[in-house]
Amino acid sequence: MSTTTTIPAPGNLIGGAWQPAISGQTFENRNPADTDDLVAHHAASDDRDLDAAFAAASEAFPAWRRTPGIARGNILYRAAEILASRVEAIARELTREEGKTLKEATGETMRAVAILRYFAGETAQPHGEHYPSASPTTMLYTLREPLGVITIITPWNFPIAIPAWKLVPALAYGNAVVIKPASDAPLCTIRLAECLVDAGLPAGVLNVVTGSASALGDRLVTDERSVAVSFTGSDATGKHIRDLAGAHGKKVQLELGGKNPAIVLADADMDHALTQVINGAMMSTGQKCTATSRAIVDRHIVAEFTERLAQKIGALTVGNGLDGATQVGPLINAKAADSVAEQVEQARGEGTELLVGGRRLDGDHARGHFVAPALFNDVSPSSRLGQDELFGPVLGVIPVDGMDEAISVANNVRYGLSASLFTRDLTRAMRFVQEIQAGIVHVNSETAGAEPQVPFGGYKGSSSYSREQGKAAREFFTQIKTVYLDPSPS
Ligand code: UN1
Repeated sequence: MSTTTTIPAPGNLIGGAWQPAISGQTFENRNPADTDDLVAHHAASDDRDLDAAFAAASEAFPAWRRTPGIARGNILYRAAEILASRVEAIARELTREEGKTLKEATGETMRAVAILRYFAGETAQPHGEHYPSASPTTMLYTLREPLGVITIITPWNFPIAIPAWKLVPALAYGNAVVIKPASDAPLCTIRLAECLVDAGLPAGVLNVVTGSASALGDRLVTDERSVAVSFTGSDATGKHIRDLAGAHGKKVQLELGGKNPAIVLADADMDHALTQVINGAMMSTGQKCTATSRAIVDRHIVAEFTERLAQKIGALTVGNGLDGATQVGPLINAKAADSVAEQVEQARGEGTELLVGGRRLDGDHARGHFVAPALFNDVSPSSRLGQDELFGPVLGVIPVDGMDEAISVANNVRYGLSASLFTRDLTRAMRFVQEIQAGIVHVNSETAGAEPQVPFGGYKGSSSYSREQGKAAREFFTQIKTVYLDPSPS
């Protein structure tokens, strides 16, 4: 399906102007479902482009911070309407550059619209608190003020939603931004930035710089004009950013991996649990930090549940996301597909039973990075498969004896992003909510998903204890000023 033409990408956005990299270099981006489909060329930036972007952001920040929140919100609201009018076109580009199905891409683009609308509204919310003072004449209150220039580094797996959920609150609260989207899928960030520019965002308030992490990574974090770094991505990069940003005195927000459990108790509605567990594991080809990777199932029902899981997972249609019949798209690139297939082999080598899938697909699928959705049986909770994040369409079943063992297995990993429980028993549901070590907890729904009005983030190794989205976004993107205001004594 390589019938679409290469998109002339506008390059970097710096100081309000779209421009090529100073070096003139570009890199190409191909459709992961069909590598004959050259999606776009992008600017291969280096330090000089970043230098210009940080300079533009620093220059734009003072006027933007003085712009009333309501006026900033009006721009975000206009951007939401512009993006809403472009959803169909952008969703197709999202599918071409990232691979997820058109249905998911459309949902994700609509999520970016919802984020813009939500934070447009937040700009009209109170942004401080009034306190009683020990002094009879003092008006004592707090203000939330922007931090300054923020560095945002985003992953390829939600190429419009994650840039939106970081940069929109950053802008709403009066910060200026330099964003570097992942080089596997930078186009959607460019499209989002175009909506903001068309909505009247002043020049320099948002700067987009594309290029490789190795060329730009450290400078993005260490440039002294940036005061904070928000990052979503791999554990290894996150730790590097945390150390580097910490050494430079920056505020840091990290969203990292997950090894999310779905516990299925014997009294669960099995049809519903099957659908939700499969959606959680296989949508976005399992490439999300909120994906379900462990089905922890009560031994009384595990045989039937596993058999039905295998049957349904084996029947999933894998292909190009632009094809309406496709249920599971490709992995993002060849390296990712090879790595998932290798980890599957490794687990088999360690004696874990593979019930279905797990191979690189060839034949009709040879031009893309496809791996057949995989299901493992009877996974040992302490094995690599039971502990490590694969970031692919791979689910492992872990049988347990009841609720206590289920919770203990669920918690016994280094991550704690999201977790699900399937039951009809309210008492057990409430105990699960209390005992599970996860930042996002679902009862009778899949582990993935993120509504813009509530906090998003994990426990333990999944996050840096800060939260994104909703009112929680304000914690990261603002600082508090305490004001003691007295009339002059004369
Ligand atoms: C979702 O579950 O819909 O990088 C969003 C990730 C997460 C986003 C998940 N930060 O996969």
